[in-house]
Amino acid sequence: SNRIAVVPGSFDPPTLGHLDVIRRAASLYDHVHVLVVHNPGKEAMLPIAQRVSLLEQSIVEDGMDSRHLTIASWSMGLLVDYATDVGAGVLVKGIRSQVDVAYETPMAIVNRHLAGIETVFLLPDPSHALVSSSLVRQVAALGGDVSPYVPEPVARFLDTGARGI
Ligand code: COD
Repeated sequence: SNRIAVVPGSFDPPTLGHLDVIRRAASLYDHVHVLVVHNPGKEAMLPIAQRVSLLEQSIVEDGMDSRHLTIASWSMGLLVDYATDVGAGVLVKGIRSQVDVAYETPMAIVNRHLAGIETVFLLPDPSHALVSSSLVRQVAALGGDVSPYVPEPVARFLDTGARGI
């Protein structure tokens, strides 16, 4: 079915850019699975379960209709296996730059070959186009204010963590 979509990511941590993609995917599809996936190419800051929890809190706080959203994590194999299991025909990804295009294009082609799953790319709102989890991780590690880049529950969590409370 093309009425069900998966929005996959590392979400380490979730940012306002992620929320923008999730909100717009939710307006295009009947049901959206937001899937936290371990990216072996990146050193993790937060455990997977923490990222799931922060996504749940952020989506509630944002006022999105959570009846049409599932937040889950996946570490059992190919991303497209999860998509096939839940009846999703589409992966939705955000494209910020040519770098994202170069990174995502081969994955999109492989995922279509492997399972017939299409990838739909959304262009970010310009106000979020420069936000990335890696930027947030750096600012947080150095004790800076991440609140302009992340949902309120993530800012609270990182701020509390940084002060060691
Ligand atoms: N504005 C718009 N979009 C954004 C923004 C922003 N500011 N920030 C991030 N995004 C988008 C990203 O482009 C991406 O589409 C998504 O949000 C998630 O971003 P990240 O950084 O949290 O996640 P990534 O890029 O580390 O992706 C991790 C995945 C595991 C999803 C990815 O590596 C993947 O698809 N892997 C495939 C695993 C697999 O099955 N491999 C075998 C076949 S290829």
